[in-house]
Parts: sequence; structure tokens; C-alpha cells
Amino acid sequence: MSDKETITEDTILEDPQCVQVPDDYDLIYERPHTLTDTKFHYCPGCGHSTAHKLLGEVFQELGIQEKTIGVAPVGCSVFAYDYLDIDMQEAAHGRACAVATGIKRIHPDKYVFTYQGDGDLAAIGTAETIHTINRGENILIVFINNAVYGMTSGQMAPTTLPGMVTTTSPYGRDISDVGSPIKVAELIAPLPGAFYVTRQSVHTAGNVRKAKKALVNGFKYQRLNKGTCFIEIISNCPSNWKMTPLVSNEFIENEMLKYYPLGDIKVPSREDLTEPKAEEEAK
Ligand SMILES: Cc1ncc(C[n+]2csc(CCOP(=O)(O)OP(=O)(O)O)c2C)c(N)n1
Ligand code: SF4
Ligand SMILES: [Mg+2]
Repeated sequence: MSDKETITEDTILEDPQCVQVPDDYDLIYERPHTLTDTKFHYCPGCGHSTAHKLLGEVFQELGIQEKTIGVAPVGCSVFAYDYLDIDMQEAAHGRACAVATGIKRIHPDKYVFTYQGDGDLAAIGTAETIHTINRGENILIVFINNAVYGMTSGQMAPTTLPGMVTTTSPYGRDISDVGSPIKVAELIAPLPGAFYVTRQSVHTAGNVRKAKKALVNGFKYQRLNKGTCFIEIISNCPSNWKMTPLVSNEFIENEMLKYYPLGDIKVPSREDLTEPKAEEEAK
């Protein structure tokens, strides 16, 4: 499209990136350079997109792009390594915590995190998750809870709400048959190795800001070498929930948050937050 053509709401752009921003506009937001130019494959309204964007912003603002290694899961976010412009390692389904343990032990000076869905972390990877946190591995776990196995078309997950209809619970989750949804954050918080445990969401602008703050803390605390940080993010899966993005936000607000209340579950004490003294580090 030439610069002279007028863009109206009916104009179909071949590539929206070719829109020229008038000179008198102030730039108030820019895509973080820690995200690659690859377009996300996520469905409209999917919480993974927002979570990726937040990670990119946090890497940029903390200046840790070159010092961070992420472990990508199996699930809809399996291509996280294509989007986050940092060093990344793919892990087999459920094994991200074990892989991150190895990476962090070899590279203690790097910021290491896993990014995992609920099927990945709370079903197939339950053992890895619990033992990694119990050992207090000095990593950050980012746990995307969308209450279903998103990638494989929305089967029931350990996190599926009571009564929630999924492809494998067509009459709704029957807790007398399959048990209650597991609140992973509350389950792991009492472990001595858990340093910081919080539950956030990305369904409103305010919650996006809070989730970002939690991620900043999660990475900063890794400098202290005092245990595992665990950040759960309640996330939308509009496609498998069979909802529009807007209605899926309402579902989070009215249903998900009743069962998974937001907020900090375990926070470090003031004493915990003191950096190791130089002489102790030298020992
Ligand atoms: C060992 C193994 N079992 C099963 C699968 C099939 N599988 C791929 S993704 C997935 C579910 C992913 O769900 P979740 O972790 O919640 O991620 P989401 O897609 O919801 O983000 C399953 C069961 C697999 N790839 N490997
Ligand atoms: S299926 Fe769900 S989790 Fe997967 S990309 Fe689509 S909305 Fe996101
Ligand atoms: Mg999921």
C-alpha cells in the first residue's frame, strides 16, 4: 500500500505492520525487543499470549535477556522458544522442572525458569514438580492454569473445576468419581523449599500489572539462592471453553477465581530478602 492511500475501517492490509504512524503521535508502548518477530499462533484471547508478553517485558526491564534460560513445555506453549528471544530448552511433557534443575546446577549464575501448563505440570509432571520444589531448586516455575489440556482439544485436567464440561467430562467434572481439582500452589507452598508462591491472572488490565510485578519478584529472588519461586497464572482457553474471549474473561472472574483465589500464598520475610553476605558467599 502506498503512503498516499487513505486507510479506512474497510481497508484490508496485507501486513498490518506497514501502517505508518504519524510523526505527531507519542510512542507510549513498544513491543519488547526480547520477543522475536514471529507471530504468536495462539487463539484470540488466549492467556499464553499475555503471559509471553509479560515475560518479554520483564527480561527487558531487568536487563536479563542474555542471562536467562527458559525451559519450554509440551502443550499449546510448546513453541515458546520461537517467541521468547532468550536461550531456551525444550523438555518432554512434564519434565521441565527436572530439565531446569540440571541447567541451573550447571549454570548457577543464570536465571532459569520453566513455563508449564496444568496438564504438563500438575498431571504428567506432578512428581518432578513436587520434588523440585521440595529440594528448593533455585529456579522460577511459571504455571499456566487454564483448567484444561488445551493443545489436545480440551480434555479434563487435574485443575478442571467441579462440574466443568470438557471433552472427557461431557456431563461435567464429577468430583465423587475423579476427585477435586488440585490447588497446586496451596499444595506446594508448605514445602520448605518453596520460597515464593503466588497466584495471579491475566484477564484484566489490573491483574496483568500484578502478574508482571510477581514475575519481576520471581526473577529477582533467584539472586538470593534461597529456594523455588512458583507463580501460577490463571489463564483463558476460549477455544476449548467454547467461549468468546470476553465471555472467557467473565468465566475467570465468576468461576475460576472462586476456586482459585488470587494473591500471594507464601512470601519471603524481610530477613529472607537480605542478599547473602560477601564473606558467606566466599566460603
Ligand atoms: C508423554 C506425553 N503424553 C501425552 C502427550 C500429549 N499431549 C500433548 S499436549 C498435552 C496437554 C497439554 O495441556 P497443558 O499442559 O495444560 O497445556 P495447554 O495446552 O493447556 O497450555 C498432552 C496430553 C505428550 N505429548 N506426551
Ligand atoms: S487452545 Fe486454548 S490454550 Fe491453546 S492456544 Fe487456543 S486458547 Fe490458547
Ligand atoms: Mg492447560
